[in-house]
Amino acid sequence: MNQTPDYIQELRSKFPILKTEVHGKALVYFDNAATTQKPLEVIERVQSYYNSENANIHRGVHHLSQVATQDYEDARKLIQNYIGAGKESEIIFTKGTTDSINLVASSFGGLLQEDDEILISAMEHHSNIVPWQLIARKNKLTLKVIPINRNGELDMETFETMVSEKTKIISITHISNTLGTINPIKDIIKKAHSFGAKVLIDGAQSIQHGKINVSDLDCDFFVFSGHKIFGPTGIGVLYGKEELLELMPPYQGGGDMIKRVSFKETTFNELPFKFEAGTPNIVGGIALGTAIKFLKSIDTKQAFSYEKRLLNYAEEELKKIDEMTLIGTAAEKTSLVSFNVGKIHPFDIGTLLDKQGIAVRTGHHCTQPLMDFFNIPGTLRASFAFYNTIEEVDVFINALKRSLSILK
Ligand code: 7TS
Repeated sequence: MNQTPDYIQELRSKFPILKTEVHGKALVYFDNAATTQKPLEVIERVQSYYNSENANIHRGVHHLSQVATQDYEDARKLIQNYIGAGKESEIIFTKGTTDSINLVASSFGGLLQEDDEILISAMEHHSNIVPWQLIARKNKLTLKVIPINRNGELDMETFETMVSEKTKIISITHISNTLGTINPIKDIIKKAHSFGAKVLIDGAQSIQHGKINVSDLDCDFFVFSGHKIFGPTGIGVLYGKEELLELMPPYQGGGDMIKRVSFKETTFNELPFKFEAGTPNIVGGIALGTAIKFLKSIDTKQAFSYEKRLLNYAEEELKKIDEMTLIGTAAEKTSLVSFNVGKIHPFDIGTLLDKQGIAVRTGHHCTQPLMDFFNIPGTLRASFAFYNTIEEVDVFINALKRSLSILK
């Protein structure tokens, strides 16, 4: 029963780094919420781009520039199709989730006026807090925080009372990177829209764990990072509804985002280029397209449901350990576990696990307000992807027990 299925072993074999040894031990990579590993085809695509295609895009009359432009724009189409967006022009390439949120906070947030309200939640990553604080301070807006309960679930009753005609945007994470909580974003979007408020979904943690359809969700913005969905770092996506993106002013000025520049007046390019100033991460965009192709080529339904098995097994085993406190016990959870053991600092456990080849993350996970809420300095977090095995969970649990016996 507790064995990794063959189709997972087959998937796993496509990720070269998983064969690596760390400190003389087989790598157990349980830091997938920080970044995911890359399948061979993504790695090879980066190399083939630089070997035979490298050129700047959207400007060259020459062959290579045209090929690179075509491949970059094909990647945009792949992403549009993968997340169910209506139009290619609604897919803006950015540096990542952080960059996408800053774009919306600055450009959409810049349109808001004194006393308009922005709602975020108590479980947000710093990148979905600080950009809103910056624009709130600049434009005298009110930033409100939806509370959570001790299980790490949103307090939906309080949320209902917080939304009003004053609410202009709700910016909320789909899945918490620290707790694993899956938020009821469809309900939030419906409620927001009944008051005319817009909704930004931070999909940094959901894009790698399930199928997203922005049209079905009816969200106004959806953001994610390429590196969390088996693609490269330094590339990400902002999906926005066309009518909103049309209304919003450019975020940055420079090449590619203009139609015509003179010292008297500058006119801006059409979507999506209005928001893509300067030479972009071309190879990043193309290789993100390859990562999407990879996902389309595998049975994601099976892979994502297997992740739940990993979660359940890990939680079951962790609960058997003395003085174990799981942080994040929501009814709806994705495949990550955050925990503390007694008063032992998570960093100390993490360091001993590393010596045994196990990569986990320790600390506040860029969610300091959440640490304040639970009154803890940090947690130890193991986050799984579908290429992780049941046997790796066993290795992790045994290594954890060994580490605790040293530290206690
Ligand atoms: N939002 C959430 C929910 C995240 O988990 C992260 C990154 C971000 C935003 C920012 O993404 P970036 O790609 O722009 O940096 N989360 C993590 C993590 O949990 N460990 O390292 C990065």
